[in-house]
Amino acid sequence: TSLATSIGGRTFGNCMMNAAGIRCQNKKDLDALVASSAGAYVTKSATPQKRAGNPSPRMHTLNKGSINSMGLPNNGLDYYLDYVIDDQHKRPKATNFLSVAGTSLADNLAMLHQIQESEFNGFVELNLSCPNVPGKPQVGYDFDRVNDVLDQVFQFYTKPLGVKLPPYFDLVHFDQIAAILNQYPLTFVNTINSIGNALVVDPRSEQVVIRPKGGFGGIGGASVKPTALANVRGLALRLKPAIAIVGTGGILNGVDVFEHILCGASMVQIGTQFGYEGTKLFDRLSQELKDIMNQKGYTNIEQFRGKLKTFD
Ligand code: RRO
Repeated sequence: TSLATSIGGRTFGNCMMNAAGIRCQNKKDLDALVASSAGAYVTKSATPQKRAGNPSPRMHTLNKGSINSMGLPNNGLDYYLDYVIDDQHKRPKATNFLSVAGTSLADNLAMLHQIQESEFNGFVELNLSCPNVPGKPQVGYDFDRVNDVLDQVFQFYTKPLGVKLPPYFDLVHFDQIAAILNQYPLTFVNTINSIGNALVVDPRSEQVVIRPKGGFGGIGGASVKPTALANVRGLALRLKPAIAIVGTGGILNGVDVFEHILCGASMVQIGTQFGYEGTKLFDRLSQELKDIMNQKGYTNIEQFRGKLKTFD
């Protein structure tokens, strides 16, 4: 039974990896991912310069997931670019993901110019959906801005690139975002980022649970799975075949991975649960997915990927 997948002509021995932001901010975290059974890793979303992020508490564990308002704490693009290029020399056959999340168009273009001119040959994941930087709206909810960013990026950027999107909640929005994305030579689309600007209340203390933005933050974990599956499926039905789907959101076990793949995901990313479990998560999920595939008689993921059945 193979859990291998391929995206943009690159193959991955396992279709599971971490989601950006979770246990991938420093070299020690990334070394642990390299040593794990994950098929790839993605680095914490980078800005041009190192950032401390928002004041704590900025993440809180929930019964069915997590809320965070980290505010893009990261070590700056050079740190992650050095790491992935060094890794590329050590493991020339591996493809990994470098996440970038400029807080302005100018920052995104500057970072992509630097990456274009570097030796980096992996995938860039352009994060258009960070919900937690005060005063900076999620680009993914402004369709004209998405179009403008991609138009300017593809004037010069020629390496494989994907975008990380926020969740959409209306079928018209799926139509609109897909029509824009289909105009560009994207390698993948990653859906979903956390469900932004939710509010968790502690009735005992009569207080919010995180400090930034008056308690507003992004939700991840079990409660976002139906929204994630809708976005994976909604985009899989609308994007051109050359754009692969990376499915993220609400994965806790092998069944959740199976459902994401049924909806059309070629790769899945795990955030909240990876935060709770660490790299052994990938061993557990791999075994659980293999068990389901064996029960059903599948030997590789292409046999069921995107083949979700509907009533009509
Ligand atoms: O750092 C964060 O606050 C953060 C980011 Br950049 C993101 O894309 N998604 C998220 O839930 N948190």
